[in-house]
Amino acid sequence: MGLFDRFKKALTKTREKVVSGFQSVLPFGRKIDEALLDEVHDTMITDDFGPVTADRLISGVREAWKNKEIAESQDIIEHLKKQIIAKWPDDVRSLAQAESGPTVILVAGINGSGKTTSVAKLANHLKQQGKKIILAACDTYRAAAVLQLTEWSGRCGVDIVKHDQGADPGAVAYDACEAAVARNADILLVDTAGRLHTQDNLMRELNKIQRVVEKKIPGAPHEVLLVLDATIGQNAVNQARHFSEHVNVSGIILAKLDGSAKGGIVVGIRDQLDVPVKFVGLGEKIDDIEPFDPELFVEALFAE
Ligand SMILES: Nc1nc2c(ncn2[C@@H]2O[C@H](COP(=O)(O)OP(=O)(O)O)[C@@H](O)[C@H]2O)c(=O)[nH]1
Ligand SMILES: [Mg+2]
Repeated sequence: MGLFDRFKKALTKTREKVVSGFQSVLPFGRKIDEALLDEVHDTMITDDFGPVTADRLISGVREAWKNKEIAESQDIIEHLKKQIIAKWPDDVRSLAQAESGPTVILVAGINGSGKTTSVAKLANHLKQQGKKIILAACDTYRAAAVLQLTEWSGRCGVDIVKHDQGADPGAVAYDACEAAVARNADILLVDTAGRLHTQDNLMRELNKIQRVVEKKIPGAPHEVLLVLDATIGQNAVNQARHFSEHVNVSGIILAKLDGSAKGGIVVGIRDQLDVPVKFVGLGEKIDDIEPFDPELFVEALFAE
């Protein structure tokens, strides 16, 4: 299946909502007026574009209408698509790379967002590109977390560095960095905890892991990828803001796009955060991850 079809399939729930929402307020040939713009605006809010983004998009449509570039309901979708695609001109979506030595990618996010699965998917994706990968099991909070990552590492055929449950995640990160250098790995993927006794503890632990890798490998971490669960819609934006206050988030992995009716959140994220979505999770299997492609995404979002 091509990327467009994979996006289209993953966006089925979102698309049903978006497309049917727009179809109901945009019968063919209806002349644009303020009432119609209001209805379109409300539809965008229900589709999880978010109020700020819906306001901006509708202002763009209104301007085009006043400038007589568009006149009828069917022009609105095309105009929205163009406006939305134009939001991603400068995004760097490829992963940063170390100039020499291993590239360190820290993966953060709250519990259940999809971190461990995304680490495994990324490991598999990057291994297929010929990279040598090592995983670091820095979620030592739950025994199941280490086990889960160990299973994935076996399935993908990549090395893992782990300690027992309850171990210091900084120590795991330390050992993983040494292993990555000693074994000439291209990429070290660091899985982290998403829940500790308090949110403060969680952020402190992330900072600590960050400091450890900074000391061990020059320029590390080269990426801090935040995993967000697409099914939570606008809350994902709030989560991203919160993490960004504590760590330098360099990119987003938007997981569970397939299970979500809130795919419009991709547009909200672009509009409200200065962090690019680099990958999207499209299912629970190892190859259900794709680099984000805005044009295909927007076409798939509005496809009938
Ligand atoms: N449908 C779907 N499920 C996902 C995706 N990514 C993760 N999950 C599921 O979400 C749950 C939590 O994932 P996990 O990686 O353990 O989250 P973590 O706590 O952040 O490490 C698991 O049941 C995963 O199979 C995705 O892209 N699509
Ligand atoms: Mg996990």
